[in-house]
Amino acid sequence: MLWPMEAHLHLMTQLLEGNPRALGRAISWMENGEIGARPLMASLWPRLGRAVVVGITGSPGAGKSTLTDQLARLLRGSGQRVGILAVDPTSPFSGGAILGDRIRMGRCASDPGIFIRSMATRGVLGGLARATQDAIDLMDAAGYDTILVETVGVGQDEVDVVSCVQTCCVVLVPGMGDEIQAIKAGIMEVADLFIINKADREGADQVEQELEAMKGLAAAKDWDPPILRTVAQRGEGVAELWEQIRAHGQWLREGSGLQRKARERARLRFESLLAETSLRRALDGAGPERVAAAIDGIAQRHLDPYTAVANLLASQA
Ligand SMILES: Nc1nc2c(ncn2[C@@H]2O[C@H](COP(=O)(O)OP(=O)(O)OP(=O)(O)O)[C@@H](O)[C@H]2O)c(=O)[nH]1
Ligand SMILES: [Mg+2]
Repeated sequence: MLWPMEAHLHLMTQLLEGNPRALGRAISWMENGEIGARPLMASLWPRLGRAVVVGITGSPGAGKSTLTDQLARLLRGSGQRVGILAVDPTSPFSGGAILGDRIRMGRCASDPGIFIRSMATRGVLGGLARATQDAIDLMDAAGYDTILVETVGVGQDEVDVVSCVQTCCVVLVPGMGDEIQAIKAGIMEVADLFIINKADREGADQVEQELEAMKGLAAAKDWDPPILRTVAQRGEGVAELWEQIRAHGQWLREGSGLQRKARERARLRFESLLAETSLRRALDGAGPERVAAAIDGIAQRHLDPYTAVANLLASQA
């Protein structure tokens, strides 16, 4: 057995060589809070930030996996190595799970230039957003040129996830009436690109009108998110989609957008990790009995929650 120090250096070497098994192991390390996880990330940190990270988000069944698969194939055609993260496949809507995603991305699953990982557990230490961000960083370290992150855009977790990406694509489909309202409002705000998928169906014009109306209401931004149509099943519009993603990346690089996004990401990362660590430290410091007593006191109304927290922190100061 290797000592933790050697183990993390060993894993780092394999990871930087682009070894997919090492990448899988490193992601699990971060998810499980293994002893080597922190030194691993610390060693990698200065080298990160090379990959282009694209979010594909939208309602269940909108065609996100099909689009992701098509984009991945397009990028493979130009020699890129592609990482795919499917976030929240355990959603009760999708019934997806890892196997389902692998089947849907069937053509991609056996390609060694493509790495697919499903973030299947909501219970991972520190939450889904952190686990996703860690996985993106590790794929970046392993030399994947573009990382496609598929999320179902319905919860706060997903809003946190998409704020980690360089270009956020929101996928809509025709014929769902209040489709636009069904998506978490925060996601509409962070959209860099709108995709009307299943454009082979009736009602694409209506979705486009709704989107235009919504964009008209939103505060003017320096980037006007384009609206694209795709038929993912047949690969139609996918090359244009990649062109727009590239154009957005170019726009970010020319202005201050890239630095702004990087700083925002750094802030989110720092603050959420601080919150998580402080919480754990405070709970551990107080011990389970005091924590249980505080919770009971609040529930039974002997104690208000503000005083309970102040007391607990004061006792540890
Ligand atoms: N008609 C039509 N069907 C499509 C198109 N793109 C995808 N589909 C179909 O829509 C269904 C859902 O596609 P997925 O790619 O699994 O959708 P998803 O958004 O990843 O779904 P979840 O991950 O379960 O939320 C599949 O049966 C696809 O074949 C399209 O452009 N036109
Ligand atoms: Mg999917």
